[in-house]
Amino acid sequence: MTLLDGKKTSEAIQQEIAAEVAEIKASGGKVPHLAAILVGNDGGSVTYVNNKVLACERIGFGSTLIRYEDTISEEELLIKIKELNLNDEIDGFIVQLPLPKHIDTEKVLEAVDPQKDVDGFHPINVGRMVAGLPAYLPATPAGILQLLERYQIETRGKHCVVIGRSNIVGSPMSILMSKCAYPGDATVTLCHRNTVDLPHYTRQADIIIAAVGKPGLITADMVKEGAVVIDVGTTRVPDATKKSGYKLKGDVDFDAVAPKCSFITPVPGGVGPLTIAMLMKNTLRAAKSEVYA
Ligand code: BQF
Repeated sequence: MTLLDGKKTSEAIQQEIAAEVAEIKASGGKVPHLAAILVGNDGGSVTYVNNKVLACERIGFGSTLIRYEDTISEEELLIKIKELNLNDEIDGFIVQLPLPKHIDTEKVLEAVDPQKDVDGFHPINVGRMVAGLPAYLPATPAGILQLLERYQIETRGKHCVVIGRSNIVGSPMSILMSKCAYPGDATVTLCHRNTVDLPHYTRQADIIIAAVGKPGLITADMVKEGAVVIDVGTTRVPDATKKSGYKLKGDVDFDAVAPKCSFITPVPGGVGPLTIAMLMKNTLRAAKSEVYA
């Protein structure tokens, strides 16, 4: 069993980006700048945005954090987005999800200039991804592809079972794994809450990608000997032994499943850190106008 070390891989990618930023600075080019909008005080969201701002600082990007109370109107949020779209200093920006219920998330994501949409959530970028055109890929699926690639995991002709159909992870992951590319070229099954007999599918899987948010969902009896298991779950559960008072739990019963795997991601330290690295990568591409050349 090989542990897919997301922390180490993320640090390697961020070091590559930092080296490129240093070159850009030396030659007097535009230093990449990421802005993030955070609405409200949800503990998870605050942590995630902080992770992103800290990553910017470490690799030499400029960063701007814009915070609002969760009472902000949709209209006010849309005005800020239009302002960021027009601000030439900002190469890319994100709106941290989830948003409060009174705000229409689809409308907000559609307001972001696709050229600055470094989360890859705008329908234009989603459509370009599906069509195989240059696009900003959502950071978590892009991070999973990086892990598969850097550990040279065979994907062609394999049966990849994706669990969860979110716009952010499961849906794009299923599309990317089905593409004629490496990593990709797999036979893909997308399972979700209405799948009848989930274990029937996971037991056939050479590669399992679990993106549900239910700790313990994937048990040892659901996994074939030698499978590759990618755990995207990051559920906060109370833990009195931790300073923060909580710990992160994946969707996979790691202790029971790991012995059966050829490769497996831990939580924390698996896919999560790659999500941050790939957001930085997208921001670098935005600053270099690589996607919409
Ligand atoms: C780690 C996210 C659900 C909903 C909205 C490192 C992150 C997480 C874990 C992180 C996530 C999850 C992010 C670890 C960003 C991943 O060490 O295991 C980093 O910051 N993430 C997000 O921005 O929004 C979410 C999960």
